[in-house]
Amino acid sequence: MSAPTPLTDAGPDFSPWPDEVAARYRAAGYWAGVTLGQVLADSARRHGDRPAVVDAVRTWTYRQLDHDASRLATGFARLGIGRGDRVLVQMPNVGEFVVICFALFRIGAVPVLTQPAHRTYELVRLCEQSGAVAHVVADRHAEFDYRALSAQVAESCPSLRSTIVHGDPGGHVALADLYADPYRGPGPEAGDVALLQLSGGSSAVPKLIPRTHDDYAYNARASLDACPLGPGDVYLAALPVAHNFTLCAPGILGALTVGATVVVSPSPSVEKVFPLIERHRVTVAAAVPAVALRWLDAADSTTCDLSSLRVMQVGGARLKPSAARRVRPTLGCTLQQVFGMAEGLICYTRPDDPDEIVVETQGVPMSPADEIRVVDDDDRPVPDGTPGHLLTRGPYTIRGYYRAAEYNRKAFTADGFYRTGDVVRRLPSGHLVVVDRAKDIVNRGGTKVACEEIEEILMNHPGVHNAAVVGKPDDVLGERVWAFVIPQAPLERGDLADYLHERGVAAYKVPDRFELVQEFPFTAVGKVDKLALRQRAAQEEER
Ligand code: OOB
Repeated sequence: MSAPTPLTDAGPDFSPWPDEVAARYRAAGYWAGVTLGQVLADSARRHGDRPAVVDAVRTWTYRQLDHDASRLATGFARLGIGRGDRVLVQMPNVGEFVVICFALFRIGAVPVLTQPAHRTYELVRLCEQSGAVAHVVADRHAEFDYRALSAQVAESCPSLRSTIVHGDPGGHVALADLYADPYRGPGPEAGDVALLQLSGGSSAVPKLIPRTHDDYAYNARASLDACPLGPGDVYLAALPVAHNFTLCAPGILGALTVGATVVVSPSPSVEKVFPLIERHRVTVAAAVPAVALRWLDAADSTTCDLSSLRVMQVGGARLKPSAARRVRPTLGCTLQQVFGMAEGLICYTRPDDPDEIVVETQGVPMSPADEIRVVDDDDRPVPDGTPGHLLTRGPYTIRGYYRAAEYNRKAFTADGFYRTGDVVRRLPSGHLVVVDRAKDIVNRGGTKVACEEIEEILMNHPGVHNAAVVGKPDDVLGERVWAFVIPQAPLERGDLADYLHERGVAAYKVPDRFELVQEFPFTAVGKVDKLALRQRAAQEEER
């Protein structure tokens, strides 16, 4: 057994809310003092025989889900995983993801929510940063063997003691063998860190986002005010299950809070999603704009019955008004725009908002306790209607990234506001319109790529003198990843993509195009002029 290292308000890795602020959030009932494990246990008491989670293979009722999570918690504990221990969870869209997370919540172990697309490059860094003791994977998914991946990660990461496999364990620990008697051991406090989300981040090393039981449970409840669900509702989880949008806006956790059913789709493709909507009478579905466009294009000619859909949530990247206008006539349901971030703040348009607001804005912050500032480059407030940097703090927005004291000084103001990196316009009604981005990322169809991370790897290539990564506007994905590279030796574009793949970088981060150039434009202060490069990429024809 490892010594427990609880990540509580008092922990050294976690930036707590100031005491008086925390007291205020508790007194107002935002923080209800309930852990995520208790949320599920409560729902199991109230909705025992209702279907909680349905995937391609099976259905869990609330009672079964709660029971399985408890039995798996015992198995994890017997492997020596305890309160505060971090565990990399890298699962495709299957129901077991939910069981695994709740098993870890129950013992107070902390899932680090990685994506199936991550490879050794990302996982080694996430493991080093979190000090994870175990890695939970599926045996194979999308023709990729995660057991081999985990073995490679373990070679570089001494903290990683166990690989736990859903499916054929191939020499590792089988998830199926871990289910034991219901867990009776100690659990976490509501103020403990419940999970570590991944930041879309603008830094070279990905940042981990510590979300507490209290704040995440509130995130789900406040989301339910904006997107009400009840026991009769069926929520479709078609985007990656570990993403904050799918998990908590109101998502899987919101649905499980109120006794609704979560249908987990293995992918967001029309071929998978439409039959699931018909079969399970899905009422609420969430999509990023690129996915929403595919659904809209296919809806007219489908033979599937989509009439059960009540709300289509779209977020993660900017939805063009022209696409937003198509939702009601094409799908016969209400559009809800969702502008959120894994760090916390989520804004929603509301069911009773006028059409123009739903189409043209990204909604209002969901909690009355969300504090918003829209400021200029010197942190001075700008008037409504003027674009400015969005800063925020509140009962479910972090006060600091995990183990990142130095970075936190830049990413947060002295009084605890998170610098979102988004440029917004606030309307007099309070609605926000996302107009631009100041942070150095590419938003590729809702998936975020930190430019600096890719630039740094490319610059280690012996043939590269300098590299600059920017977003190129794209009709479908919103943006694609473009790399401008100054060579210092003969170089083929294909070499660079191969180089990134060999380094174990996730495929979605490998630039869609490498452009070899002699020099970069510079700004007056001598920084690479990314704006000019973005404009140049925008003008280039795809070759
Ligand atoms: C969601 O979370 P992340 O952490 O993957 O990305 C956050 C960033 C935001 O800072 C913003 O730059 C962009 O994604 N974004 C949007 C947007 N929603 C997110 N940009 C324009 N319009 C939108 N509607 O993406 C996320 C988390 C929870 C709920 C929904 C999305």
